[in-house]
Amino acid sequence: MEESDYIWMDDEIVGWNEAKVHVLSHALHYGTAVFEGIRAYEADNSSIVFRLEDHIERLLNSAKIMGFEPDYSKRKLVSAVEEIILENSLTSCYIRPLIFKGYGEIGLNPSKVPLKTMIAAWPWETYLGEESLSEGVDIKTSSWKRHHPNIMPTKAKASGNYVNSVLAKREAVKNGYSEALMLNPEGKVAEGSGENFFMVRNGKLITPPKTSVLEGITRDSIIEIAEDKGMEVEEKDITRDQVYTAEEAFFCGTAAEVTPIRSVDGRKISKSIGETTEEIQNKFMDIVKGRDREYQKWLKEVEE
Ligand code: PPE
Repeated sequence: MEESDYIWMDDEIVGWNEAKVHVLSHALHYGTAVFEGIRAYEADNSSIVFRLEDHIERLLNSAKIMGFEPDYSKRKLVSAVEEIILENSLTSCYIRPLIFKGYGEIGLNPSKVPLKTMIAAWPWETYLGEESLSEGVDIKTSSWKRHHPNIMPTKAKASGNYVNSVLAKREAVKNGYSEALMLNPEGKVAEGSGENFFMVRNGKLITPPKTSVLEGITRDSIIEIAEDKGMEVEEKDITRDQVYTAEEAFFCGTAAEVTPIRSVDGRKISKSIGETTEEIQNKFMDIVKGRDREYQKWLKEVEE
């Protein structure tokens, strides 16, 4: 990864290499942490953070689901994100806030373990490979299912949940694919290891309901953008064989942005990027980069 200079740790700015924790930190042993992924884009003389408040709100909701009592307010965390971008003189970057159970006691009840908060930011280019945004990716249905909401809190961006994503991702990559398509416990399409899923079938945009997927902020943005463009959007169950006969498919997420899916389980979906996917990708990139101000409400400009 491309390092930057500083990391925000509990209201202090520390050097990148000094941002350390104890090996007996609770989160390291039990996955007791919640995080966010946020992107900022370079615009004229400034950096634009996309849906910053919504990401911080989801972070605090993830903490609430985990039973954590965060030390910082939404307002404080929003300004800490701005601070760490400026401290590092970054414009285009990926921002990773993490609230975690630190060092105190080992054992499953973390109630006496101190809660720690950190925010890092660094440059992060395309998520699924250099040409993925224009050429699309080949993906495979995973043998690992997504969590049932009564097994893991799928609405929390909780670190422990991601063991499941890591297993799926490694399986996909080992078999020569860029990403995994994960089904929910009922066998319906859920999401990628770190992205939400959309397809175009019979001219309509379709995405799985939120039951066992993360309530993606990019997913939400795309639904709004598509509906404003007059497209029909449906949130409904999808079976894997319906994906095989889709006209187009794509993944979306903060890291993945809008990544076209070229094939699923060896079945070709579209040549590279499909027409509708391209229209949505272009609009999304124009918005996040501040070239299109129609959705100004989602943009937070960070300037000295
Ligand atoms: N589903 C999952 C499981 C997920 O991790 C993400 C984000 C999404 C959907 C899309 O959510 P949103 O970013 O709000 O549109 N995954 C983050 C972490 C990626 C990583 O590898 O780390 C991200 O995109 O930042």
